[in-house]
Amino acid sequence: MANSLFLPYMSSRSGRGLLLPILLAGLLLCPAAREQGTESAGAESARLAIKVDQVGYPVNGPKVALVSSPATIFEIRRSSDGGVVFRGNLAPPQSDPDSGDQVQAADFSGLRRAGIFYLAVPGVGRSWDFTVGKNVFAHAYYMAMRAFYGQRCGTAVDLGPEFPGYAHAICHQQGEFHPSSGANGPRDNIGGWHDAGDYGRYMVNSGISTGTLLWAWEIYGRKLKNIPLKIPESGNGTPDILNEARWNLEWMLKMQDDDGGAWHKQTSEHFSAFVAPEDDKLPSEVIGTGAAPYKSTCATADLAAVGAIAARVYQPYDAKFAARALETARRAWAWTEKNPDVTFRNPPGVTTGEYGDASCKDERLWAAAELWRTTGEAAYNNFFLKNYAEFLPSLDSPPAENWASVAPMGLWTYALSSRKDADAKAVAAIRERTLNAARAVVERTRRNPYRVSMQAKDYVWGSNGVAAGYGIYLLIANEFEPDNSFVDAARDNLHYLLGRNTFSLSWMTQVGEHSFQHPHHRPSGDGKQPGPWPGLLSGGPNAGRQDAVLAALPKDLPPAKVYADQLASYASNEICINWQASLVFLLAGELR
Ligand code: G3I
Ligand code: 9MR
Ligand code: ZN
Repeated sequence: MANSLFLPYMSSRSGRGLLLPILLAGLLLCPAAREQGTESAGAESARLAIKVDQVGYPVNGPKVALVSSPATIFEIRRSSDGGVVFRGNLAPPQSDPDSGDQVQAADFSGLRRAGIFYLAVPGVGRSWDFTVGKNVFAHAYYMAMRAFYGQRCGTAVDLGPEFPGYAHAICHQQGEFHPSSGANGPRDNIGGWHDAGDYGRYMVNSGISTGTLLWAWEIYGRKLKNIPLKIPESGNGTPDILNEARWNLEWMLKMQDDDGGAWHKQTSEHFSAFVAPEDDKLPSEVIGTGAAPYKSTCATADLAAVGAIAARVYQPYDAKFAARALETARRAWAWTEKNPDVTFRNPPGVTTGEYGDASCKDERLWAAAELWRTTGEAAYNNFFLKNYAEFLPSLDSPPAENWASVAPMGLWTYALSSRKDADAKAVAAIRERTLNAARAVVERTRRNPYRVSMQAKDYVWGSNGVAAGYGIYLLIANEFEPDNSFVDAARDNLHYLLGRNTFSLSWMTQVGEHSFQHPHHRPSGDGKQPGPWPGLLSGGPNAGRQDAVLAALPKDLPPAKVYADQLASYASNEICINWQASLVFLLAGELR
């Protein structure tokens, strides 16, 4: 047990994977090595017991670290020379049923000085380094956004001198219709982002991911506008976040059939081996539902929603593209009117991700709301007003939104629009429910020993996306009614992702001193690079245990602990564009 469970975390810093077994062997061999080994293992375990956001804390905000080994006082010390800059008492222990840990808070909000620090806890040891600074998440934002560039399909990718060797040759240049699509012959549809650790491209997940990035732009554009991402389009006059999102949008537009419907996905029939993108030679198939009308309503409505957002967002930069996106969105919408609920299941012989959904009504709500927000046309408004009320209760259980449930996007976009023809009653209901639920989340987050909004039920496949989703929810509430408690609680969930968690692990590759190392990600797992591709968010703990690695963990593990930093754990350690996009949104909210 100890081995399968703990070795991965202990060995997660580059080089440590080798170091630990060597130290253990040394322990048996010579007393000197034993002493050294014990000390180093102790130092490591202290760092695991003292959980900090390994990126850092804004100078003017709350600053809390968490300690899961009994102690009474703590100090904040400068990393450069160990000088003490702050002293405090640890709060009394709180027991956290979700992780099984006893946690004590170290509140150093009183430290108002920028720098690189660590936490020293007498009797325990020291933490990883972290930064206190004004715009402390700027680099993490850059890394998270650039990760999308790394996921680009149909082109060669190279992260450049900053990350030498992180490159892949042009991939997936050929495509064809699968019999389930109702068509046959070649259909290249080159482009888009690889969804995750696999090389599939899926419309539904593309919809929420691209939509989330475009929303980040709409809400935080002022801050994002001038951040260069060092991508091939940089300097073309369009902000880079929009350049990157367009890469995927262009592929999404190509997934539309002549009748306006969109095929559900483009993947091989089964997942490829763990090879580099350019070495995956399985035919890339445009896959449909297997029977007329072949396209799915969820995919088509998501295309309509995202196309409608794109029409507003790209207007100032490329009016022709904006018009094309709007035309696509309108035709997609019209298709869903004729085919209001064609759901998708994998057709026989296809075993890649399903992104199946029991109902596409929420996707249609989102599409109508975005189309109305863009065009102001009464037909879209009428559809929204006829249907929104049944989705209001979804706002009562945050984060509510995920790839299968996009009703919150529909409701929020309606309430966030500043259109004069907005229905006042609808807007008030949406705002009020969001604010009430957000206030409850703030309270819960304050009480939670790990200061997360997560509840036991939230540790599902992609739980890190759930944590980020709480952050989004709170930041949207903050748009309705600015309130620091919303922003602070959103940041608490970010802290969790960046190291303030039971594993003292940053779930962003190459961000933080102790970040996860073995994503289920084919380009990282093909052995060509020294470590994982940078900037990627892990799926996170998953009590559903839908892979063999998780299934083999001790039966009585609490939900927040059901995680393994192992390549084979696709149910807890895969990277994916939807939770990546949620992370970007959260980080964008933090930019100064
Ligand atoms: O929400 C329910 C919850 O109510 C229930 O209690 C719990 C019990 O297990 O399950 C929860 O649902 C899970 C759902 O993820 C949560 O979002 C399902 O069991 C679980 O099967 C489902 O997993 C999905 C997974 O594909 C398998 O289909 C993930 O959402 C989805 O993100 C993931 O997506 C994959 C693609 O298929 C392929 N590409 C990679 C991508 C990421 O792993
Ligand atoms: O690599 C696949 C990953 O992208 C999916 O999310 C996951 C669940 O659908 O499946 C992974 O592929 C595994 C397959 O399901 C079972 N055999 C091992 C594959 C991973 O190497
Ligand atoms: Zn590709």
